[in-house]
Amino acid sequence: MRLVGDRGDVTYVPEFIDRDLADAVVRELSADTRWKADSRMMYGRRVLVPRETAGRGGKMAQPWTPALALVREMAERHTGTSFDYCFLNRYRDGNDAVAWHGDRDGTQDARLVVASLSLGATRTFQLRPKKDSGLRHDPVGVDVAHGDLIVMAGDTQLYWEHRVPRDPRVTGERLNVTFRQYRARE
Ligand SMILES: O=C(O)CCC(=O)C(=O)O
Repeated sequence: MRLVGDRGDVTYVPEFIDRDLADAVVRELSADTRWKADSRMMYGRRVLVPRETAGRGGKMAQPWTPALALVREMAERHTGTSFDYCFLNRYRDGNDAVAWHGDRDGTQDARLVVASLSLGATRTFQLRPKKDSGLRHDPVGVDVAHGDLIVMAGDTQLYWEHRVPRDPRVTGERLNVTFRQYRARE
């Protein structure tokens, strides 16, 4: 299902992987992932971000695990892209969140494909045009559940930003895996 088609390309694939495989990835990630509590500067003070993060597959990160590597291959086939590493987010409950942002990863080409897998508790994923994009569009939202995939491609990161807002009604944990590339291949 296409969520964004104007100056960007965002698709939502419900049940991209089945429950058994999704459960296996959760088991692997829960077993030995080294989660970090990141912080950032806000109004001159350093504050903890409301979630935990980790990485897999890159040079400095922990290795791929078997079920995660299988999902990476499936995401590669689905998108026609090779993924080098993934970022992991752990939302311990509905008080954890990620604020509006675009995924540029510093030096990375903003047009690289990002494939984002949801595991565990269902949360709302929202998109809206960036302020300087010139686009007029209402925010778009979708409830992402265990095994669902969001793919962001094309100009998405240039014109759109996304977030997962707080939702204090949610008591369960959600894990998010975003498969990424270092550089676009020729
Ligand atoms: O948890 C999600 O679905 C989004 C994560 C995200 O925006 C990010 O890692 O940049």
